[in-house]
Amino acid sequence: MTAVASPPVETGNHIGGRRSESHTGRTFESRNPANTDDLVGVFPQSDARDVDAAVTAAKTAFDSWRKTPWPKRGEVLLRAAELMEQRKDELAKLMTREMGKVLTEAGGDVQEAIDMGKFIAGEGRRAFGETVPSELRDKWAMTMRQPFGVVGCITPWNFPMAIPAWKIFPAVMAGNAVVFKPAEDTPLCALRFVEILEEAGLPPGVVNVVFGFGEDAGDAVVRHPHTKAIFFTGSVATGRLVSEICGRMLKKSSLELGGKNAIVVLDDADVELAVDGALWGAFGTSGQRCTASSRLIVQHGVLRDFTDHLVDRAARLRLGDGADSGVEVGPVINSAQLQRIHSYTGIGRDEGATLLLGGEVARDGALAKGHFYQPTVFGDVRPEMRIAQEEIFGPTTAIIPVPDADAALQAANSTQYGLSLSVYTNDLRSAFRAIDDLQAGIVYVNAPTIGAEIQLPFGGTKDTGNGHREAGSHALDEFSEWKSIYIDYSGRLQRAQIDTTKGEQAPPSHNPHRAESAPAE
Ligand code: UN1
Repeated sequence: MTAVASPPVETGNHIGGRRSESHTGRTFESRNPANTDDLVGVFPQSDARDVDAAVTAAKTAFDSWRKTPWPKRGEVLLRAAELMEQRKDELAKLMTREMGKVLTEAGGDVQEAIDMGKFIAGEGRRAFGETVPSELRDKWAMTMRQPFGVVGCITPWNFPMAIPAWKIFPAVMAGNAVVFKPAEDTPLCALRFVEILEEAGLPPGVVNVVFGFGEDAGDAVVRHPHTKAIFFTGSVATGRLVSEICGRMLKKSSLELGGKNAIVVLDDADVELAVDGALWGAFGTSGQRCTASSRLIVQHGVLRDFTDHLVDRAARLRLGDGADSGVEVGPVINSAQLQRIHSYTGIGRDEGATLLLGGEVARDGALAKGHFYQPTVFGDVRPEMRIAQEEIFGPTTAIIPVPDADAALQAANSTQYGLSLSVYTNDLRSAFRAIDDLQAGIVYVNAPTIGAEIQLPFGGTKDTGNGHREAGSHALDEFSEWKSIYIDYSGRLQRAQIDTTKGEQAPPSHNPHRAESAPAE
């Protein structure tokens, strides 16, 4: 049963806590990817003038927000997480309607945002700095975190609440104000997320939402002279542009880009467990995760068994509207993505890979109303083929046969990306060797490449990013700068690096209360 559609939302940007009409007068639509007749909402197609208004509101809010005590900021986040928890079902339904992922996964996405909110809220009473000894007497040396000011957060559509939560919760926890440009495919999820933050007590203007496209709204967020740092998740191509602009402006950019993740299945693996993992990793979220298992690198001894089971089970996955119970694979996000995914089927065939399953746009019955692609499996794939090198971001996976563990690790490491890699093995030595040698920010043993938890850092090596990590106990590092503080209570000029080389005896103090004037024991 498909959920009854609510009437479309028509809204402006959300600036300074209020609806704000765009200067452009142009709009775009958000439609249900499972049924494009269902209009979710109409949103402004903003430009640089709208971004400027959002930055101005953020600057004003920043002045008092940065002075709000950290524990108070934490309380706001905790309340927001609690509100999301109360409304988890409603938010998940909205997400399935706007983005397409099946309802249980949408619940997982909301849950990841809740987890992040609770986790970061605790930083309100735990945002430790350091106190270290000074090289000089009667001098104190310590650090504290400070916010950047106004920061830009630009997020993708595939995790419409979890990814904004990874960025916005720690950004505001650290005292920043935010200009948020969510993906044009999931604007309503973004708006609901920010409304909840404000309902929880976030002052207006601390987070401002500007809707629109990357070319105008996103670009303006990156280029604005008063956005001091940019947090971006998206494609490598756009990430490079963001990084170039930020580089010229000496602005921090934190980039989470693509992946071409692999599951390695060695001869000693539990094959059924590996098939379970591959199905979930490759076809969960219709393959639309940066972490999706889009390569399956399988050792010869288990190749036949693994392939037969995988193809058999993938063929039985139920494709459909993610709001319908029993559906396992939802639509892909839009028609452009659908075409792109299909083009890779042609590329794989032309390269000489064997199409074992799927490979077509799914149009049966009600599927014709949405953007559906059949779960697709290629066999006989070589590591250098384009379908094994390029991010497809759809329900397509490639089985790459390898003779031994060395070849498996080499194939796993052979792409430009380094987000998530996994190994299935029951041999302790093989597992630890893989942990050591796999070139990725995230490594799994006997689990697929998807499913990172928020208490560990998330991010990748090589072209997956530019050296940053989100979430985990270092999450605040991305969103704050260190201030080092020296307090000299000696009452005289003490010269670091110079007075320390003169021997232990310090010159007499002008301060009669100093230790030197105390009587000897
Ligand atoms: C993403 O696809 O960009 O590890 C994020 C996972 C999720 C997050 C994915 N927790 O698959």
